[in-house]
Amino acid sequence: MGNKALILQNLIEHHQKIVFFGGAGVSTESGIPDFRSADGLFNQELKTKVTPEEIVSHSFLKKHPQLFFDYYFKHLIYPSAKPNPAHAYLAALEQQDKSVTVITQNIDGLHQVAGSQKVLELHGSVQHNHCELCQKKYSLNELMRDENGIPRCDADNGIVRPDVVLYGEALEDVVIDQSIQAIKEADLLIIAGTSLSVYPSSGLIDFYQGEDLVLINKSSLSAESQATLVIHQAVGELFQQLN
Ligand code: CNA
Repeated sequence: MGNKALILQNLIEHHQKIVFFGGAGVSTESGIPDFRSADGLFNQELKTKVTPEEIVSHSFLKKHPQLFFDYYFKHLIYPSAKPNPAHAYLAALEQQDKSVTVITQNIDGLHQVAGSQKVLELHGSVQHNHCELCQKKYSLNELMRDENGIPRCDADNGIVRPDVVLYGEALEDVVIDQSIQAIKEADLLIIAGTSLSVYPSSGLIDFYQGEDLVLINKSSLSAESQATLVIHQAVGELFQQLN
């Protein structure tokens, strides 16, 4: 085990209330691209002049539902993706005699697939969908039946949209409140695989007043000056080394 992995393991053993705050980088090793890495979705050429950031917005869904869902099914849905060692480690840690909360900006649901139970999904989940008119709920499998068109409700033909927070939409108050509470109470905060550039989620870490802050990212971030430990490594590869 590398020196920094050993320090991380000691910190995890030493602390009781642990919050893991993650982003898209936690799932890249499961084969799901992030947004802002060099090979991320925001850096991929599209045939249209619209940017991916514009496409995954509430106003674009309203104006161009077909183009929205073309992009959504092609680039944001990965039904065969499996949890990687980072997801698996966190799920196993929850089984120990500790309080572990996962706060994620991810929408892929992989923490739950790995077995984590205390997961706060700041930006919602592709696993859950609802009709815009009657609110009837649909699973991802049901949504995928309309993979080549606009998903429609079988009751009233309304558009069925994912329960994900699009650009231009507000986060759910209850998830924000629970996240702030967990971060305030934590004595170890591990931030991994996020560029910390999407507000208000990234601002939540300002509520942290605990002892140790660990930052894990493949690239450098400005928040590093506040961290006890900075690890520039792929998070799945790193967590695989921990016991
Ligand atoms: P981002 O802005 O794309 O940043 C990802 C960060 O992770 C970058 O700083 C990378 O350097 C870093 N990174 C990439 N791979 C790894 C790795 N294996 N180990 C460590 N670091 C890595 O993504 P954020 O999460 O910061 O931005 C929030 C957006 C991204 C949310 O709205 C998400 O819904 C959205 N998103 C989610 C998914 C998903 O659910 N898997 C995928 C793509 C985008």
